[in-house]
Amino acid sequence: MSAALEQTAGTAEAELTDGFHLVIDALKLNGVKTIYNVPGIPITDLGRLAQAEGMRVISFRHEQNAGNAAAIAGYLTKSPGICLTVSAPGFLNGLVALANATTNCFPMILISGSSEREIVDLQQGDYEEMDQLAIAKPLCKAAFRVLHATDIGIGVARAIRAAVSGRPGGVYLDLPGKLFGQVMEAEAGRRSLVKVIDPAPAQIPAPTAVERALDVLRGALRPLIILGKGAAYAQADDDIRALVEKSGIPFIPMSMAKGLLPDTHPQSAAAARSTVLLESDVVMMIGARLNWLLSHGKGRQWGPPGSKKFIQIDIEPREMDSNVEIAAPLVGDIGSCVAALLRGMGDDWKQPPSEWTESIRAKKDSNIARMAARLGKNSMPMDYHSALRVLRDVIKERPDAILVNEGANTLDQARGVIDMYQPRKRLDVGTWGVMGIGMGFAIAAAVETGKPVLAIEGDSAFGFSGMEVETICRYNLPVCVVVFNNDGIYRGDGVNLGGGTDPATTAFVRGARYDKMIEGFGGVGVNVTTPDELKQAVDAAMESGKPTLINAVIDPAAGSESGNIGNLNPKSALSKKGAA
Ligand SMILES: Cc1ncc(C[n+]2csc(CCOP(=O)(O)OP(=O)(O)O)c2C)c(N)n1
Ligand SMILES: [Mg+2]
Repeated sequence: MSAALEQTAGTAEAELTDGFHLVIDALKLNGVKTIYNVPGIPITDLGRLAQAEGMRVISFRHEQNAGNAAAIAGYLTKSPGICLTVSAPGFLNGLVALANATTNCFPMILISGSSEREIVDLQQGDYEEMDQLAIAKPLCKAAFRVLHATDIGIGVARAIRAAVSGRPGGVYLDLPGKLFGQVMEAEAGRRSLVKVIDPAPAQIPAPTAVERALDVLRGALRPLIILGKGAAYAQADDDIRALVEKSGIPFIPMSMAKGLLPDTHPQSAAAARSTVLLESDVVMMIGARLNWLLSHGKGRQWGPPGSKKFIQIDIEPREMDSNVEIAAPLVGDIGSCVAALLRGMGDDWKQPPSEWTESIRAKKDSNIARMAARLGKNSMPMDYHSALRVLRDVIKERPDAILVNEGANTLDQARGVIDMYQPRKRLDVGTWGVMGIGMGFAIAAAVETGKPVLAIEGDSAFGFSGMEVETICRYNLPVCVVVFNNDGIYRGDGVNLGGGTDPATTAFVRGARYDKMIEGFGGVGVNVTTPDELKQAVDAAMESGKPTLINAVIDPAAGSESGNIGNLNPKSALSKKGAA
């Protein structure tokens, strides 16, 4: 080829773009820097090209973990996390994370490649054939499909807006394989892209609703504030703290709201939770929902019906009255609602009666003393408390580290023992109590924040995403995983009720060595049996930032069935009678 011809060919090519590049350009234009990915037909090249174009592409071993990573990236950053998967099975693997993100109000976009529309719709048996859009729809906030390269810009814009505006959630974006190869003029392509302006617009509460809420609050004798993860998501940290402190009202944080105000704050009533739920007369919920985690706002925990008034701050109007009457609904984004309340409170806000705050303090002190006694014990083998005592100290010494936590006893005990000091540092199983978020959350937390991550995992919980320790090693992420190894689910000492040689349904291999797994990938593995060994190993990991997995041997008899929620297990009337 002559030099002139070569140049013409080069120019012609430079003036064209294709579906691959338009997707990447649309994401980049909207500030997306990272894709959580599992490669394969038809999206392998999309991942490669995204990396070539300067995006960070983190490739996982299973789409559910990539999806969980995208979801928590969305929670941490308030911009949608992106998960990229192949068609049918890869898409389905990502769906659990998409549904979980929607339930938890985390903004994420699951982008899946899909097969030939013409063949899929006639059900003629294409490679990985599946009508993915139809399947995704009921499991997410919104679902879109793009058929033409000219619509990629609009498709990506719609997905971003749907994910982060109003109540955030999961969005599905279906990209058929054929789309990526479609070519169009580069300039027209550039013009077809959409930069989403103000993707999550402020939603200002009505002044009358603000006044109503303040009136209810003024009339309270025993007020309580409940902070939910919506409040943590809002990143209105200073105003929320100012509201709580100006009001003088005791607060309890839901699990992922821990640290929004430090757990050691004098107004924290977490150590007197059952007392304040029962005895309060006005409860203001900020980004918390009255779902099962709060016993639906009624029943024994809450006292007689009608004994309380609820004020609820939420961006979703339909959340109001979902379980009980809300006396003062305050609908808007949390930042705007809290700012409006602060303004309306003025400078002479009356503090709650001291009988109320003093009675909480007394209850708190006695509960904390009781807990201190349990934490002080050095049992051998370790029980949950002796192991958690040292992990509590680790977080106290490194309050900017991110804590990931899943399991049953491992979750419930860690939540109670480990104080958090900063917002959005505790990431856990959320609304569903789902197992399997561990490594996905840990990886995204490290990638998005650059902070050290401590993942405290039940041995069962860890198994759901454990293969991603290879991913942690491959990207050399500062993640320290501590597996609470009690040989099983809830306990390791279950027996086979049939008397055969199979182990109990809840038991795992006795004395398993999870630390060996990470060594196979070049990470640091440590087996520990005492609190001192555990502290040393975690300190070394947090100090070095090296991928580390610590197998912490826990007494197989230390846990209880389902941790703190054993009461949710169905009981047969028959077995209650002692099965005669
Ligand atoms: C996806 C999913 N599958 C199953 C469960 C049921 N489940 C709840 S906790 C748990 C594991 C508890 O065992 P472990 O993680 O070892 O914690 P431990 O109580 O032993 O400390 C399981 C399987 C769930 N919550 N989510
Ligand atoms: Mg276990």
